[in-house]
Parts: sequence; C-alpha cells; structure tokens
Amino acid sequence: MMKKNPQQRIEELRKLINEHDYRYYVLAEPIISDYEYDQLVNELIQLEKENPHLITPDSPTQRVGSDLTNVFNPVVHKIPMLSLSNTYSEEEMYEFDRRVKEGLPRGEKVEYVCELKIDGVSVSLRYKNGILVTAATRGDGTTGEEITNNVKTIRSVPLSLRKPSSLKLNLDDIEVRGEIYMEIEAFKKINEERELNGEKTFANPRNLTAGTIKLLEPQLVAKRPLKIFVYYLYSETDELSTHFENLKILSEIGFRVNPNYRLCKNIEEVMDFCNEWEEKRDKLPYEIDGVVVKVNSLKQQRILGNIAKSPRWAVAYKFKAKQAKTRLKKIIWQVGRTGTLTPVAELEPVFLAGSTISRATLHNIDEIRRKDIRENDIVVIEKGGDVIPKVVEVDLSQRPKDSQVVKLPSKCPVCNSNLFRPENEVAIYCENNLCPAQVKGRIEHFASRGAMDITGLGEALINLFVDRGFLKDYSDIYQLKEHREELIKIERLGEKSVDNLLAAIEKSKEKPFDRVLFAIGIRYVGAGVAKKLADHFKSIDALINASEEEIESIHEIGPSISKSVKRFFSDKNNLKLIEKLKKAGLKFKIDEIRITSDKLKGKSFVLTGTLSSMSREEAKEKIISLGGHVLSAVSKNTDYVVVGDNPGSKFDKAKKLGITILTEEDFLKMIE
Ligand code: 0OX
Repeated sequence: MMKKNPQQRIEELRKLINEHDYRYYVLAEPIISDYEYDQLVNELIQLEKENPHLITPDSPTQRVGSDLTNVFNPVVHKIPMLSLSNTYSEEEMYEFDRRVKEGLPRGEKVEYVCELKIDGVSVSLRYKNGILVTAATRGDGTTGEEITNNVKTIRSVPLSLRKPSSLKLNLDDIEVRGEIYMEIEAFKKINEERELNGEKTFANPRNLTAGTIKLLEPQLVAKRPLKIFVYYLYSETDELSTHFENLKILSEIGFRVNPNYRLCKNIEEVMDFCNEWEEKRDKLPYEIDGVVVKVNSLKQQRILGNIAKSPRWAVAYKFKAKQAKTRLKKIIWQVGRTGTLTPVAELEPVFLAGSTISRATLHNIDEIRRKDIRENDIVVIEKGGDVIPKVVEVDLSQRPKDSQVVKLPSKCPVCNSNLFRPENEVAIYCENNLCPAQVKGRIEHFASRGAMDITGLGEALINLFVDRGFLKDYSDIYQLKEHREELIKIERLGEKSVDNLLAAIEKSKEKPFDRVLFAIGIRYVGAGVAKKLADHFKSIDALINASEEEIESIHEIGPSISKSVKRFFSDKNNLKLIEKLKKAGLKFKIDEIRITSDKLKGKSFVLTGTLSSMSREEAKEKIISLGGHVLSAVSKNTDYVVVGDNPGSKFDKAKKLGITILTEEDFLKMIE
C-alpha cells in the first residue's frame, strides 16, 4: 500500500481527534482509551512539526499550542449581548407572561422554553465557514473583549463545526452564545491547592471562572477545567424559526447544550419547571442560580424587542437564597476607612452555595438587638448572588443557658481611642482620624478599582508601606517615586514590580475629577454622588465654598451628604491633603470639553431614551465637541431629537412639533 501523503494523514487525524473530543467532552461517551487518544494526538503533533506550513488555526493541536498571550482587543457584538431582567416570585412570572401577551397580536399563542440558569460567565463565539474565529466577553453588552486564545483551550468549545448531512442549513456566518463555568468539585480542588500555596482563594466557581478567562496566558487557562453550555444561535445566512429548534441545531453541530431544557405550553408549565429545579439544584455538579424563560417563537421575539438592556421576550426566575445553619463563635468589631465600627460574626465554617463561609456581616448594633443575636447561638445564614452572607435568624431552641446580650465596645478595638455615636445614627465611630485601620482603609479605598484604580497597590502592599512608614496618608502615594531605591530593596518587590507600580501611580493622575472626589473618601459620597457633585460644582474650590443649601439643591442629595461634605472640608488636615494632591497633578476640575470642529455649530439637540453605542453623557460631550449644544427639553427651537430605546415623552413632543427625529444610526452618521 502506498504511504499516505502528510496532508491527507493530517486531515484524517484531525477528523478523528475532533470526533473523539466531541464524544469525550460534549457527549461524555468516549469510545477509545486515553492511551489510544494520546497516540493520535502525538502522531498529529509530529506530522505538524515536520510540516509546519500545514498547521491551521482549527487544528486540535492549536488549543494550547499557541504561546501567544492575550491582548483583549475590543470586539463590537453584531447584536448587543443583552442581560436578563430578574423575577423572584410566581406573581412576577405571571406578570411577565401578561406583558408578553400584551406585546403580541391579540389571541396569539405563546410557548416558552425553560433552561437552567448556569452561574458562569457569558461568552460570544463567532464561526465563519464553520471555523471558530473570535470569542468575546459580554463587556458592556455592546463591546466585549476578545478572549479567543483562552476560549480555544476549553475542550467542549468546537474549533470547527460538525456538518451532519441531514442538516439543511448554511450556517456560514453564525454567532453562538453560552456560559463558561466550572464544576463545584473542580473549584474546591483548585481553592484547596491555592490555600496550601498561600495564594488568594476565590469566593465561588463563577469568580474563579471570570478570573481564569481573563488570564493573560492561555497555557494557564488550559490547566483549569472550564466547560461551556451554549444557549443562543444567530445566523447571518439562514432563516431560523424557534429557540427550541435552535437548541437542537446547536447540539447537532457539535456544541454542548444543557440537556435540562423544556418546551412549555403555558406559564403554569413554566412554573412547574422552576419549582422542580429549585428543589433539585443541589443534585447538579455545577451551580445554577435560577431558570431562564424564553419565548420560543423567534418571530414573536422580534415583535417583542428589547427594553433598555434586556429583551422583553426572556426573563430570569431567580431561586431563593440558599440557607445553612451554623454556630456563631464570636462577634468582632471591624473598623472601616471612615472609622465606622461594623460588627462581624465569626462562624463555625459551613459550606453554602459553592463556598465555605466563616464570616457574616451583622450591619450594626440595632440589627443585632432586633434579631437578638448572641455569641454561641446557632444561626441561620443566607447567601444570595454575590452579596456577603448575612445572619437571617437565631434558632432560639438551641441557645445556651448562660448566653449574654451583645454589648457595644467602649473603645476602638484597633487603637483603643474613644468612640462616638452621632445623633440619629445607628453607626458608632472611632474618633481617632489617625487610627491605623482608618489610615490603611482610606489608602486602600483611594487606590481601589472604582477610585484612582492604581493597579498593584492592594491591601498587602499598603499594609507593608504603612508599617514601614512610606505612607502616612494617601497623598504620600505620589511621593513614592522619590523612594524608588529603597522600595526596590524590599525583598518581595524588586525593580520591575516597583517600576510597574510607579507607572500605575503616574497614570492614575489622568483620572477625572469625579473619581478623585470619590477617592478622597468623604463619608456618604459614593461614586454616583461624586459624579453629581462634580457635574454641578465643576471644581473642588467651588465645592469647598458651597453652602449646605446649595449642595442639597442637587437632585437626590440630602442633608446627610451635605453635612458630611461640609464636615470633611472644615478639617484642616483634609485641606492640606487636597493641596498636596493638587501639587502632585491630580484633577480637581472637570475636563473642559474641547471643541474640535464646527460641524454641528449652532444646532441644538435633545436626547431621549437609551443609546446602545454610548452613554448619554458621551453623546452630549460628542455634540458639544462638534460645536453643537444639548438642551434638556424639547421646544420649537430644537433642531434635532435623538431617540434611543424606550424614549420618554420628549419623543411625543418632538413629533407633535414636527422636529427632525434622529435614530441612533442617523445620529452616529451625523457625528462620524
Ligand atoms: C444562563 C443563560 C444566560 C440570551 C437572551 C437573553 C439572555 N446563564 O444559563 N443567558 C441566556 O440567554 C440570553 N440563557 C441562559 N441559559
């Protein structure tokens, strides 16, 4: 017999390996031994090594073969990746059913498909001519990040599609969406190993999955046993008719579809499915947090459309939070960055909803008294979504005879200073501004993601720098560069990490004024309030000089915030900090929008509804930068009304007055 040419054998091997991968990772029904499988792979690796010009991106050797790192390029989704609105009760599900029927022609029958809601990370996969070309995260729904090299390492993601001869579809350009997740056992094992190595553990399988999928090196991703279930198919070239059929098609072309889905004729059948799975959820090897209910007919889905960022044709039925019982060993008082003392329950560790819980928040002393929680009680704890577990109630029947009512501490547990409790507040505070817990907490907050976002400056490093005297307050962060030589000498650090840190610190100076205002840590001034204050006052000097009344004139800002702002700026130390930060070059004014052209000169715009490609603030900035201006109400002097999703009454008024209406598309063309 003639020896096959390498190209033929390579193709044959790829086919075989793909087939065995499919049987093993998708169907979980392998038909050959691991040894036989490895032989096929080794033969392919060898042949490709000898004939590198024959390597293709969809070869099974390319799952981990690449030594490329990820760059996370932005990917604009063809169709926005919507998120689901949630329901929590049977009533809300009936309400959803009613809204669906209201949105469709009278008397039309509606069928639903119920699926398990996998608690993972959503991903979008694009296949062109049957080959996986890009994988992307959801991102903000419009634009995600490219994670193709990482996703390719997931063996249940086909690199090329199967083409059963019975399938009459073209599927030359499709987008498939699904959930990447990790099974509970695999999660526990990885966490145990990390704990042994002194590495940070992950709170739950979803966090571990999210962290893995964004790793820079695909080789590391390949070592973590991620899996996928897909639940959505869109084709550029085919007419598809129902979601139920789409799930069947997805299975036929080689994807892993969760088998526990059901076609339901009415909302009663949907509720049966939800109740059944709420009971059975613990029997699954992976975590689910509810049921996703989708209108089956794609035509009906199109008629129903979307509201803001969620489809009207689908909803998530969320399960009730899982509960567990355990012993509350001790109540400790934690001191936060603003000096607030928060009671925390130390628990006998219990496993609950995918992770081991050893602490729960108790909020404040009033809550402890209301629920009559005491040390050594057996308590019911609850965990829903990503929130920190909380104590729901006490099992009084098991209360020890000698139990004592919880007392407020009389001194700060960290610095032993006096405590105070402002009138009308439940919280108690440590009065010492220089309390180490507050100092560290304030710096941590300042550097955190939502504030100045200084990569690398986390809890551990801040503790170290404070303890060694490099940081006494957050303004010292910008002086760290003067200590470069000393920092490099600290054993754990080294030149490269110090330089990365110093670069991240310099970069943080570009953060806009509202972030800086949030970062400096004024009590009650969260990110949202900081934005409102920045937009209104435009500079820190104007805010410092503002009266309480002026601050309260801003929508949704009340006396607690205004008093807290005044209190903050009346402290000389805080004013000194701000001076130092100003000198360092941080932004204490909002960026003036630079006018770059006169394309829209003299034109006035009103915006209504949600735009999918940008926020309202961005649209406004764009218009101003092109010389136009933006008004808040429609009048006969308005030139254009830009109408997004779910517009308000401004849209009706514009039609009445005959003002030119721009869709998002028209608007984008105009500002191009
Ligand atoms: C899940 C899941 C998530 C497509 C249209 C709206 C949401 N976590 O298991 N999302 C969807 O559907 C998308 N289905 C699911 N099963």
